[in-house]
Amino acid sequence: MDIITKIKNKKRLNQQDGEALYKLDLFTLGKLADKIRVEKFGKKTYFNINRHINPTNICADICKFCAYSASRKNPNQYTMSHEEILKIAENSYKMGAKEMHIVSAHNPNDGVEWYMGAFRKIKEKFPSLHVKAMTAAEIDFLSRKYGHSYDKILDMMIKNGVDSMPGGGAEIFDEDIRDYLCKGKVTSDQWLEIHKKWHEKGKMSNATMLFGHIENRGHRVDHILRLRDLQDKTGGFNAFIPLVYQKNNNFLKVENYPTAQEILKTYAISRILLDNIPHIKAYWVTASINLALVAQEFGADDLDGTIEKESIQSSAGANSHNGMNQEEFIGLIKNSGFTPVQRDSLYNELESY
Ligand code: V47
Repeated sequence: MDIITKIKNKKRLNQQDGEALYKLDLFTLGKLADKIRVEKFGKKTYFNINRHINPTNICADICKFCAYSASRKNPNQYTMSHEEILKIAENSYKMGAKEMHIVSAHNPNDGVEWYMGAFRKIKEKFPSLHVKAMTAAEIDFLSRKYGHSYDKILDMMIKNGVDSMPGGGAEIFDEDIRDYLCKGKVTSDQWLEIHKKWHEKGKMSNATMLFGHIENRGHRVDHILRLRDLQDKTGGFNAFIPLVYQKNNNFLKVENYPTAQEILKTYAISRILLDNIPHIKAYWVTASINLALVAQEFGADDLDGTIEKESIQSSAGANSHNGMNQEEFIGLIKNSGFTPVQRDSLYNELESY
């Protein structure tokens, strides 16, 4: 059976099929992905009102793609106090934020309580705010540093008010590429194990993939299929987020930056391969807002949110430091022919515009 017939008959695709999809022309691929997107969500495009907080950039690990952690290239170290973090949460809450997305570097100086205390204090003061915090990479770091099991840290997160886990730290699962990019950090199997454990505790998370650097198309397909396998077992992933690599101010020398076509193909293939993860997020921060709007026609049904402040990708060149104005965001989605739907962090619909 040829690959297009397989998709039309809703047959599961394998590694070879996934790689073959990249050889289709962009518009054929886009139509196939759009059909699935429209079947699931019609013309709705989801977004949320969220605030990214990156409480520290001091990091015990060295990832070659990272421009955010304090290093030779970025000597400006910082660590926020709980009071500073609370102040940010308070201001954002007053401005209508529903979610705090909290991701830190792997700071060896502050201890588990610094992380947990921040979540607890936010939750105590603003119980309705959804706390999305702690990548699997942070959890693995704390586990190694302080000798706690993954289960213990995950239980502490739940006890201290973490509602869901973001998808960061997945990078690319292929072990050789991963070793080159970020040796010593959470391994692919560990990343998947942590999310599995979190899902088994009844909690949801997201999954990312950092692409457009030294990996090839086969590595991307492999990454996506490893996520699909775990999702078959747990059903705990809400969204898959392909993150487009940003090239400034880091230690990874990449010659071939991905074209818009390659990025759109990657969204479309994610939608086609991931028959069990509901949402494909075109994170406008790394795709650029213009391409994220186009990605709505290539399988993506979610554009993340207004963000307010963003430090990780903007350090590497993304135009996201000050987030996105809500009215503008809604207007852009509408003008591109889609229906903006404000959602909460678990994809309950709050308001349609
Ligand atoms: O894991 C680091 C990535 C991630 C670069 O779960 C880079 O809803 C591009 O995971 N170019 C953190 N990306 C951000 C993240 C995320 C973002 C939005 C939504 C969600 C979610 C999660 O940022 C890291 C890493 O893969 N990153 N450096 C770079 N130069």
